[in-house]
Amino acid sequence: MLRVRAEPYEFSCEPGHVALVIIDMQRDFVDPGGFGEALGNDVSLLRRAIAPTARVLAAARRTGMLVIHTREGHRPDLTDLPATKKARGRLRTGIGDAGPMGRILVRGEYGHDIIDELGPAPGEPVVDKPGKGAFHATDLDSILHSRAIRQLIVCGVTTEVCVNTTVREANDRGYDCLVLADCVASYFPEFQRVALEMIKAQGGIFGWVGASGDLMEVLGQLPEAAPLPAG
Ligand code: TIU
Repeated sequence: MLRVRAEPYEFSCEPGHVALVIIDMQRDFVDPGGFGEALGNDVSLLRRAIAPTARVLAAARRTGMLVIHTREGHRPDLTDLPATKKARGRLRTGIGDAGPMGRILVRGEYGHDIIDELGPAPGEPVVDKPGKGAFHATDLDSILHSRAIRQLIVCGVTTEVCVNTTVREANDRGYDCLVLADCVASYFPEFQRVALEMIKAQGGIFGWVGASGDLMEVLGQLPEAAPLPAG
């Protein structure tokens, strides 16, 4: 059993039954010149999470932990884009429109893909999700069931939107979530703080909040996993 310092109390998890889930670290949200910045957001606030998440990703891979990446986006024909989501914000340039990095939040476009620093390795599942939560209208739950995963370590963006929604969905499905405070980020500092408070309040009503350094210390004590067979 691994025990990671966290709030409201230590997070216990079993190697082999815990997965790393990295939420929506996509160019459209995180990179300068993307959709997020075009909406007037300061992407440097999100980019703070890249380096610590890259370190956690490397440590997780070293131990053989299942790593899952998610991307928010839609089919090129936009048949899975609710009219309400398209209309929301009354944007001049919104989802499906031509943006600075291709059509905004459309699968297959450059801006929709994961940033180079955190790119998926061969064999790591990438879950394409049309909503904010990673369980809604995806096969994430069945992937986790098939691999006997019961606990999730969560990184990604944004803390109060896709991270929080995913953690709440996971909680209702019986998963324990540890959210790494320095590996999640928001365009709004106040939302970052409060979104993390909400997760760990009331004895961990939705889950745990920890720091990447404390997780890395624990992962560093695990043996290196055998490399996957070639092919
Ligand atoms: N991934 C994610 O959080 N999607 C968003 O739309 N986030 C915003 O903060 N808008």
